[in-house]
Amino acid sequence: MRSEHRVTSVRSQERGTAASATAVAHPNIALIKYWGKHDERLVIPRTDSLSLTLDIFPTTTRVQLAPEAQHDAVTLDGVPLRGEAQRRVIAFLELVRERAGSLQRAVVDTENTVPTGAGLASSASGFAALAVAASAAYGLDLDATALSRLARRGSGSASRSVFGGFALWHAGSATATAAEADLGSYAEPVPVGDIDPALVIAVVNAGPKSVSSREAMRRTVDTSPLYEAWAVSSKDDLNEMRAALHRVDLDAVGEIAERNALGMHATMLAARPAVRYFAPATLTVLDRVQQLRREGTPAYATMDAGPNVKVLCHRQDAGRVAEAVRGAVPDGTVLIAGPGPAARLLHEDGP
Ligand code: 2P0
Repeated sequence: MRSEHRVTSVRSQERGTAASATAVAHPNIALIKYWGKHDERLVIPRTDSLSLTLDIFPTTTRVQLAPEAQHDAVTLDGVPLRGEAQRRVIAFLELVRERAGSLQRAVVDTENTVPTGAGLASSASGFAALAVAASAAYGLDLDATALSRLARRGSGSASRSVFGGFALWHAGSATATAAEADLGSYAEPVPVGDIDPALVIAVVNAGPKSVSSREAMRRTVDTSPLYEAWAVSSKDDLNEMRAALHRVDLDAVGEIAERNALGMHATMLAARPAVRYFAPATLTVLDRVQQLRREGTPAYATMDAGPNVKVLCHRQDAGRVAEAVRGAVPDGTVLIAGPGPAARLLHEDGP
C-alpha cells in the first residue's frame, strides 16, 4: 500500500494531474468509553478506551486534490457541508497539508451509511476514512499507528476505527509536552481468541442528538461531581476487560461494558445543566435486556451520546436477542452487527 502511494503521487505530478484516493472505514462501539478530554486541540482523552469495530454502516470518502481551487469543497451524501461540520473537515485537511507541505485544496466527497449525529459513531468512521484517503491523496506515507493518531485529530473515536475488531486507544500522558502527548495517544488492535460477539443495535431515534458529544463531554468534565470517580473506575474496568478478553469470557466483557456505560451516563446526568441522552424507549430496551438475562440469555447493554442501545451478546443468541428487542420497541429499527474490518484504501489514482 505504501509503495503504491508514492508511485501514484509521483506519476500524477509527472502528468500534471491531481492525485485522488478513496477509503472506506467502519464505525466502532466503545465497550470502555471515551468521555472527556485533556486537550481539546490535540484531542487527548482523559482515559483509555476500548472498542469493537463493526461490520455495518461503512463510510466511503474520496479525496481529490484540486490544484486550481481556492477553497476545499466538502460534501456529505452529495450535499455540501456547512458550519461546524465543514469547519472540522477543513481543519483536518489543513493538518494533512501542513504535514505534506502542500497548499493544494481538495474536493472531499463522503458517502455515509450510518445515520449522522445519532450516537452511532458516524464521526468515527468518517474521520478514519478521511485520514486514510487524505493522507494517500497528499502523498503521506503513514503506518496504521500514525493514521490512528491522525484520525484522532478529527474525532477521538476515529482513532479506533482505523483498526478492525477490538481496539484499545491509549490516552497518552497528560503531563507530556504537546508533541509527546500527540505521539502517545493512538489506538492499537487487541488480539482476541474465538469470542464470536454480536452487537444488536436498537435504533430508537435516528435523528441528530440534542447536545453534541464534544459539548457534552466538555460540560461533564467541567461541572459533574461524578466525573473523576468514573474516570478512576474506568481504569479498573479497562484492566478487568482486557483480562476478560484474554480469557475469551464474553459474559464478563458484557458486564463490564454495561457498568462502564451506565457510569458514563451517570456522570452526564450529574453535569450542570444535565446531559440526558436516554429516551423512554432507551429504558424499555434496558428493561428487556435485564429480562433476557433473567431468562438465561447473556446480553449486555451499552449506550453512547444518543438514545440508541447496543446489546452485546453471543453470536448464536443474536437472532433471539434482536427479536426480543424488536418486540420491546416496535417503532425502532433493530440491526445485528459483528466485528468489522480495519479502515482501508480502496484505490488511488490520477484522473
Ligand atoms: C466513545 N463517544 O468512546 C464515546 C462514548 C460517545 C460516547 O467517542 O469530540 O465524536 O470528536 O473526540 O469521538 C463520541 O465522541 O468526540 C464518542 P470528539 P467523538 O465512543
